[in-house]
Amino acid sequence: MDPNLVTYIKGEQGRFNQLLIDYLNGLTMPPLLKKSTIYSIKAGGKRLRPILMKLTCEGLNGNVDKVYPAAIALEMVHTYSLIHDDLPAMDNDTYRRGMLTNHKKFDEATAILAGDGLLTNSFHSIANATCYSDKEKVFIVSKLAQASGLEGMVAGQSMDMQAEQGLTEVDELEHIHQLKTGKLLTFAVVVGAYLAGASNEIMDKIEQFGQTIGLVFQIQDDILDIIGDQEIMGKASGSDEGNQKSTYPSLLGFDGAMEHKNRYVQQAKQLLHEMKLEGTYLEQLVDYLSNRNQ
Ligand code: GRG
Repeated sequence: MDPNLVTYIKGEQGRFNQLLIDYLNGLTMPPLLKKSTIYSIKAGGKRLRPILMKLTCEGLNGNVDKVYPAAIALEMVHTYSLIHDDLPAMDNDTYRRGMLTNHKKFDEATAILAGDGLLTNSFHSIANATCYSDKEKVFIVSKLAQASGLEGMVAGQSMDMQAEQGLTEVDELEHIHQLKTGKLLTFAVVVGAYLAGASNEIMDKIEQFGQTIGLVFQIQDDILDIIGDQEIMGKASGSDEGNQKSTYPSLLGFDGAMEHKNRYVQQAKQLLHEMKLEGTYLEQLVDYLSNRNQ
């Protein structure tokens, strides 16, 4: 990766970490809940979604200062989803990002409430932001609710839970991932473009771009799982229960999954070209998503 992009990402990770911690520290809440929310917020996330939002706004010549409250809200929703995904009723994981999961570090009730609180306050952080007009607040809140709610990420998670016994069709798997992970990534770029005042044509293309990189991200996630499993001969994530979930490599084979991913990488780059965003950091980020090793 371009060393300038590495420096940019590190700087932005530091900035988003601080904004998130400042936001949570500014709230009056019971000490255990504060410890628990800050624990998961500090637990080493890549801040990919906020960075995508900012790069999109920047690439389309928008005022990047307007990105922060929406980006913080998005990362809070993402963090809630990971805390709840790790719970015994869902994936039953002991470790995430090399650290104890929230319910293992604290307890189940605290983890559930930390997730609930992060989700709810994400909307508060947008509604309270002084840099947005009322129209912008309604747009961002509505898009975030759609992306994360009953027709978005939660729907994807529900379908994923139902599909524990394994899927046979790639289209079905793809649909789940478009909801479960694609919707929040798409929210990131759509809001970045919206805040830059993008035309309807760009808004359509950036939405397609978000969906496409969501699939690149997910296929690489599945590939990393296989590599992790091969390295340690077990489940890399520390899941307590062996599961037979379908993945791109299980349905298409390793080479098939790589080919599938590369097709989406090309589609994403074509969309960037059509939006005159080729050669920007966003293009390099597509390669990073495709080749990342964590
Ligand atoms: C519980 C409603 C609810 C939803 C959970 C996102 C999700 C839905 C579950 C996560 C399961 C999972 C491991 C999916 C793979 C893709 C993914 C979202 C990985 C984590 O995202 P990263 O890599 O995380 O951006 P970091 O740790 O960098 O923040």
